[in-house]
Amino acid sequence: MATGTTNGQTRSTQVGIIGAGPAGLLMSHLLHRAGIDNVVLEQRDRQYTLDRIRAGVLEQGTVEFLTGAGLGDRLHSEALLHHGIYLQYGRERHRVPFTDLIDRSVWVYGQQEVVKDLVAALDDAGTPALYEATNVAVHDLESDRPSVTYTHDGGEHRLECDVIVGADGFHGVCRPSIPSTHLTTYQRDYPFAWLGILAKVAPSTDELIYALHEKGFAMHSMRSETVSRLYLQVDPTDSIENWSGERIWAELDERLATPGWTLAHGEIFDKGITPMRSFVSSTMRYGQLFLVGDAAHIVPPTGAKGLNLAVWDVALLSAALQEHFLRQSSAGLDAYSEKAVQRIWEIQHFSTWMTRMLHRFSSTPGITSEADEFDYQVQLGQLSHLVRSSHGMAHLSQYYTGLDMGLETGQGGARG
Ligand code: FAS
Ligand code: PHB
Repeated sequence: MATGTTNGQTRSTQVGIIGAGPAGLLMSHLLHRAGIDNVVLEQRDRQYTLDRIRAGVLEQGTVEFLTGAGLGDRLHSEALLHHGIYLQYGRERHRVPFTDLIDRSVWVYGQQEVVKDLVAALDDAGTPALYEATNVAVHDLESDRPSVTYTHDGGEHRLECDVIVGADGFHGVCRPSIPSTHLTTYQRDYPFAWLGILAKVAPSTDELIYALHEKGFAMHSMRSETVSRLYLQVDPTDSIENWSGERIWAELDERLATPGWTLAHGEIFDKGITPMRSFVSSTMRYGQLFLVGDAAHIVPPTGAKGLNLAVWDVALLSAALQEHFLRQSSAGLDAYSEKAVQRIWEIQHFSTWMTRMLHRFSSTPGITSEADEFDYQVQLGQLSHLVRSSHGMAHLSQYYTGLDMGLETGQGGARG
């Protein structure tokens, strides 16, 4: 447990971190490695945070950064290294060979595994997060001694800190605690959602397949050589009860069909529907509160960027906090929000571009108008040009494998 003072209900530390998702846990790990005291407050119980199924693709820069932070052992022995993806339309499948094109790769390694590695690292250091800390509220953000109040074990507590890191996700309390006069947000909700499944069956592909079909998007991803992860574009008002295993496999068969290939079916052990939205908070700092990850931005998962962007935010902010606490310079903290927001809009561009290229948009849910059909033909035109253009595929590859992290060496990770 952090070495902060404990007297009765009030504790103190240097950095209070709200949320034990990948962003909060990684921040805690990096700060502890740098000798900076911190406490992570998480509202859910430990097992809940370990069982949550989310992202699955890690950029090259993310893997290099995690490896530099001492989190690479299991990743390098269990993750699947991929050198390309497939784009499919009109029943034709085309490979985007990003390693051949730009000599970069991605790793398929579930977010759950990243969280498991982080929880283990904090356990080993004797600094686990504080779980089931509820009613979290932040205070005095404009002062140089903000605090967090919370309930734990039936008691009311206060954590005094120098800095608060809001890593509490999209529905957390930190972003909403920024006065609306200081907060500008941008949002776009997409007229569709993703139905995602996990199935106990060996993947029927060696690399991820992103498919545009006249009935909508479909994707074949994976978690290991024995577990497949697949997605379907569905109506956002649809409910998972309407989707039996048979119906899901039948729809995947149809949308992923290509001559000479068969999709292997297996037992579906997890299924859910996730809404699709883009969100950016142009303010990632308010006083001594700094936002990271989904607390500040949401990207549609089509570009596989959510987790990678959270890791990048944490890499940038942890470097700035080390500069602040260890070298008494606030230059990095003062530049954090602007630098992070610039990168977020670049990643929003890629995620939106992939989403628009690979999903069916219909102006009236379930009905495709003449304009929708026109748009669909334009998407097919876009894809046919992309897969015949080495420059176009190199551009996609640069984005997909991850933009340069642009971070100095030694900040808890190799240069990415
Ligand atoms: P997280 O949301 O992971 O973690 C925030 C933590 O804060 C949670 O543990 C929460 O319990 C805690 N918290 C919230 N409010 C609190 C409070 N008041 N007090 C204390 N704790 C609080 N990305 C991809 O690239 N590919 C995908 O396929 C993909 N699928 C996704 C599916 C879903 C359903 C979701 C929601 C996201 C998905 N993402 C995907 C994006 C995902 O990977 C996120 O980017 C990533 O989880 C962000 O990590 P954090 O910022 O740590 O936020
Ligand atoms: C996943 O494996 O869950 C996954 C992969 C790529 C995406 C989104 C999700 O773009």
